[in-house]
Amino acid sequence: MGEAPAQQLNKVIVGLGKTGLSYARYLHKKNEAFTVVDSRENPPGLKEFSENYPKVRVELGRFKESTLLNATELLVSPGVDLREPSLAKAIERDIPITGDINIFAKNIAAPIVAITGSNAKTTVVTLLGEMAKQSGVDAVVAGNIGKPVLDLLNEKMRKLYVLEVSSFQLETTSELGAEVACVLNISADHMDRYDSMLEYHAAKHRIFQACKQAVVNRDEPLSRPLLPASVKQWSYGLDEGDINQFGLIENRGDFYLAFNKKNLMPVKEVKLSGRHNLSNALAALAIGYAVGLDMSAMLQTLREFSGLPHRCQWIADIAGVSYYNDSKGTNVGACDAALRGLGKVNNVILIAGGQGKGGVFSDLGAALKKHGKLLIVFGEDADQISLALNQIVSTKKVGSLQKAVKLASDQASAGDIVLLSPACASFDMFENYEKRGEAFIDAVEALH
Ligand code: UMA
Repeated sequence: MGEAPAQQLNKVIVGLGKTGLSYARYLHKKNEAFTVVDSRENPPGLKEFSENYPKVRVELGRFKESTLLNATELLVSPGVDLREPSLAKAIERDIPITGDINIFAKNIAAPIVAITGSNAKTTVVTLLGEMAKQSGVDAVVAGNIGKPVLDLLNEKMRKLYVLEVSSFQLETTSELGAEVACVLNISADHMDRYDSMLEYHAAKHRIFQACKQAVVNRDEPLSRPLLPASVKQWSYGLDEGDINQFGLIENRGDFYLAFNKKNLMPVKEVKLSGRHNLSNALAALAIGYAVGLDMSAMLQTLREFSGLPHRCQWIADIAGVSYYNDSKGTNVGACDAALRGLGKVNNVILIAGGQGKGGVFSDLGAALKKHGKLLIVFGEDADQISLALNQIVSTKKVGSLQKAVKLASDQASAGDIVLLSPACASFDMFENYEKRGEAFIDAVEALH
């Protein structure tokens, strides 16, 4: 059970992280034999795996072509690049390949809400989970947000599955069949993994395969799918919208969330801050409405939900200066949204830097010109960011996040915002973006 002699043909799990472990639990429960490969010498799931499946074959380090080519099926983890040569060869030879979202969708009859996007997907997915709870619907939130979906198959069945799905996961998903699918936005990210924006876009749009309803962001043309008329489409945007559309209505200087051109609730009652979060709130309303969640319960959620840690999270006001932690802003699009969402006229001191993942930093130019007062860069790609933007906004380079916070507080005056929104991954200096956010919070607290 769950074991296989070295040469026997069987399924192969590729990757031994969170997803790899969930594949193992899934196959083990089905009494299926499998082998595991991971190109890392010491993958994070190894200890747990060896304890639970001591007799299962695990191959570490450079993938062996023969193992992949002899597999009856490859269950691939999202972090593994399908262009990796031996994997690409296996795909070319028609070895079946699948991913966790794909397997999950085939095993679940209850409706699935599937949400992807370059940014804000965790916020919208979490909001929807809260809205479902407030509506009295037994729902669960899982996927890229951190809980591997296959583990849900071992839990009680729910009435609704709200999944955050990454482009990586979608690459191995062939027919999701979501009740509602949505691409919130698309901006360049993971350009180290895709050869072009077109490829990244194509991966994201796989979310619409066989969907029953689609939700479209009117402000993001790249979110719009080409779908047959039988698929019901809803939309949201920061304009007024039309019949069957969610939007914002202005009345005598006050803004309202709106549906069908009618006011739903004053914007000032929405607890999340920033204009970009109004878009996220409208996305959640549109998706929730499509799956039949109760409107007044959803609006109540918007009054109560204050956001997630590390996403435009307010930390402190010190001497009239507000400090925000947006460590989750790991790409240019997220940073741009934070600048536009929080900034007024040239009042933002932006702290950015880390590993750029091939991001185009000059794309921050317009937002920085409007909202930026000072740009402080640090980390591996500090020079690259500076080079792209120092003609637009005064730019200074420092050696650490702590120094960046200190410099920002020295340069800020009352009414300014100090924003950590790195536009980069954190791995050059931190274990992950959470640890980077915590370091920022510590540095801000040290200013008191
Ligand atoms: N890796 C190797 N060799 C291998 C396998 C993995 O070097 O053989 C590397 C990958 O390149 C990657 C890391 O190991 O850098 C982790 O990859 P993984 O596939 O083992 O990751 P898991 O632990 O299974 O976590 C994955 C998602 N990670 C990625 O897609 C990189 C998690 O999303 C997700 O929460 C989890 O499955 C459960 O579904 C994280 C993420 O960073 C939060 N996602 C990206 C994002 O949001 O931008 C897509």
